[in-house]
Amino acid sequence: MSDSPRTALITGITGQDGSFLAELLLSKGYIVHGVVRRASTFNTERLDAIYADPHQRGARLYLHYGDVADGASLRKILAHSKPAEVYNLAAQSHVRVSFDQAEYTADVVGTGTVRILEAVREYAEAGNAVRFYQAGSSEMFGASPPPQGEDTPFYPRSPYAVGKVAAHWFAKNYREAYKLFICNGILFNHESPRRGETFVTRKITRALTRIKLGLQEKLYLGNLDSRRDWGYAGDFVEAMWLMLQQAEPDDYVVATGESHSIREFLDIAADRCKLDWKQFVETDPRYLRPTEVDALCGDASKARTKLGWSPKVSFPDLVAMMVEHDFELARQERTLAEAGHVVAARGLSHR
Ligand code: NAP
Ligand code: G4F
Repeated sequence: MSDSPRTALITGITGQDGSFLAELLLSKGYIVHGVVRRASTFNTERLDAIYADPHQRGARLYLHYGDVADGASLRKILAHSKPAEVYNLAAQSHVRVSFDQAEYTADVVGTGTVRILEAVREYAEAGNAVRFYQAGSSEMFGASPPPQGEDTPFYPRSPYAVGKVAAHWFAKNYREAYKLFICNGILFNHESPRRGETFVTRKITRALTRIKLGLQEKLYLGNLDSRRDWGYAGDFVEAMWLMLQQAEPDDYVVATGESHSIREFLDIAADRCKLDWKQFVETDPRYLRPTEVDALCGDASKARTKLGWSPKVSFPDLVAMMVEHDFELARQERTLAEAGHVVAARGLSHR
């Protein structure tokens, strides 16, 4: 292998996982290119800590405008960046929203994957060695009871999950049809202080810390009885990278093997805030889903044995990390409020 640094391309680099993966790859000496959607507001906040102006000597992170809804932009970025590894993380990733925007979600999650696979196929046929990671989801198992492993049948319960099942099979088909090195990671829920604020874990840690500091009165949630296998995003992106370093492409479940209800998450988070959550939490039916995924708990034996991967951060430590981070944000908000500034909790009513 040559000594020149390896190059990777990440779609969805501005998201939770994209930012952790970019950090991991940079720490391993990679040159990292990322696809960023044009937005009227800044959407690169999660990359602030690692972004350096590309004019600076030694800069190894490059961002390009593109969209998985636009195949031409993907082909151009591939030709320009010449990656050896492509990680397809771009998605409309919110399950509840996918019921409101089914067509759009199917386009970005399902057809978007075909667009990048087609671009990668052409890029490979032009003589470039390339490996591809597809971000699959435990949501694809949906109504299939736990424990869920690689052989568990898919039973998707939302437009998002149906789109991910399509993407999974597109990726598998391209692997078999064109002999491409393509891996599907089937990742169970993974969280962090960078988790989007409309996912239940972050919504809870943001709200409880704000309530504790007198910045908010209530927290409106949906179904508290569903169970999720929650891990730490920083641990999970390592599994993505490991998949692309194997001799053969394959599909892997990535999970902690532990499952907890939303109530249990609330118990631990509220305990750290010294609050009784039952006094503040109310149900709002708008957060319920027409079809729910009741219980997810993954069997990641294959990832453990073949990739040598295992999660490092425990569930209580994950909750604690998120609570501590959000306490700091709430303290900043309170300081501003006490100094007479208007503190607008971004889009709270929309969550
Ligand atoms: P996320 O925070 O919602 O990030 C999604 C990323 O996709 C963002 O960078 C977003 O850009 C980008 N994106 C959305 N639509 C796009 C489009 N049309 N073209 C290009 N980029 C687009 O999600 P995440 O938690 O990091 O998850 C990463 C991937 O893993 C997603 O595919 C998700 O479905 C999947 N997954 C996540 C989990 C989990 O628990 N986190 C579990 C299993 C699978 P903006 O920043 O501009 O919105
Ligand atoms: O945090 P959630 O929105 O995550 P969900 O639906 O499990 O999806 C996440 O994980 C998937 C992997 O399994 C990813 F593929 C997907 O992209 C995303 O990252 O909801 C978790 C649970 C659900 O049962 C939901 O009904 O929490 C329940 N919940 C209860 N109240 C709520 C709320 N979820 C949200 N977002 N907001 C609530 O107020």
